[in-house]
Amino acid sequence: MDEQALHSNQQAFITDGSISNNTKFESNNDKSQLSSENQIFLDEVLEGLNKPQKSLPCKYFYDEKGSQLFEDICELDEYYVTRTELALLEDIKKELAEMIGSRSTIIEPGAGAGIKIQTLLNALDSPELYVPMDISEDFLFYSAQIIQDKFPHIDILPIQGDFTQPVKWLGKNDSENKVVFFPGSTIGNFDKKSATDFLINLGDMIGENGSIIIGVDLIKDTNILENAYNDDSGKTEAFNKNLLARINQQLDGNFDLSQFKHEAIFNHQEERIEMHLISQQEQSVEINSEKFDFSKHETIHTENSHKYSVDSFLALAADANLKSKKIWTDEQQLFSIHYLVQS
Ligand code: AVJ
Repeated sequence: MDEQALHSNQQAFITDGSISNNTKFESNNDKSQLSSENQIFLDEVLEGLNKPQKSLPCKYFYDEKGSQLFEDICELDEYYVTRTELALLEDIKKELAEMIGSRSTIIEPGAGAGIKIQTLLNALDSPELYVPMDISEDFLFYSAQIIQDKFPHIDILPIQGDFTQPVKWLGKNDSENKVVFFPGSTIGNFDKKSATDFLINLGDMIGENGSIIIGVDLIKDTNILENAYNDDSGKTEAFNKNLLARINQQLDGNFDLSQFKHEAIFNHQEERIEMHLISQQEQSVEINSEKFDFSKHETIHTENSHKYSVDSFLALAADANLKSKKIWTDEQQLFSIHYLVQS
């Protein structure tokens, strides 16, 4: 392991996997680190709100409250994404395990609630190392501990950092059986250019002989798509507005949440769901003493969720020098899982 090569804003916590107790992964967040995290958050918020089309980075949805809201979203009738992918993963896990083979290293950018990774780890033949990566250190350690308790024989190497940045720390050892697991259609959050760059980074991580298992949500009937992001219970609205609440709390903002309305629309041209917050009146907002003016109905663009056809995703992968060795979709063609290797 080449620790020298760690990206500057990434931190690795190496464990030997031989002991299991509930204090193994402890957050070492101190005040200076928190404020530097907030400084980056602030810079990105100010940059986005100074654009002609105001925007905010969707990666900041996921504080504790936002992560809980996202888990609630996954349970909604309208949000078919999570349950469809999980059912598909159950169906194909044996086949995946055979394709991956034994003694693998599983790398997961953006460690999730853990159900999908547990399904995969359970199916695999003696996996050796699990590398969860997440921007939130607390969430990362929490997830790592759950996995360690359930899989005491697997080594765990949590990496704290922004997984959208290049990670070269895994080195160039091509003899290792490295697999990136990237479920959830999180790839949809990237625009086409960043998605290509990101896939190239993943290709570097896995080396010549590794593979990438990636979940990709499919283009479908516009009503199904839009309903999935405009649910009746208002969970997605709360999730979207939580970004403003975070800015208020962490960055000394004064957004009036009641003066913004959630809306998600499918942009046919760009083949993506866009989430916006629409200003209900002319108003101004201050963040860390910087003032921003909103006209009535002006929007903040908070998230893109790109949808692909099997072919358009193959084209994207090809741009990153990757090819699909196998593609699975559910019966209704709602969701796809690709097994990518170097082309
Ligand atoms: C976690 C990025 C896959 O885009 O469907 C859910 C996030 N946003 N509802 C998605 C999300 C609104 C989700 N991803």
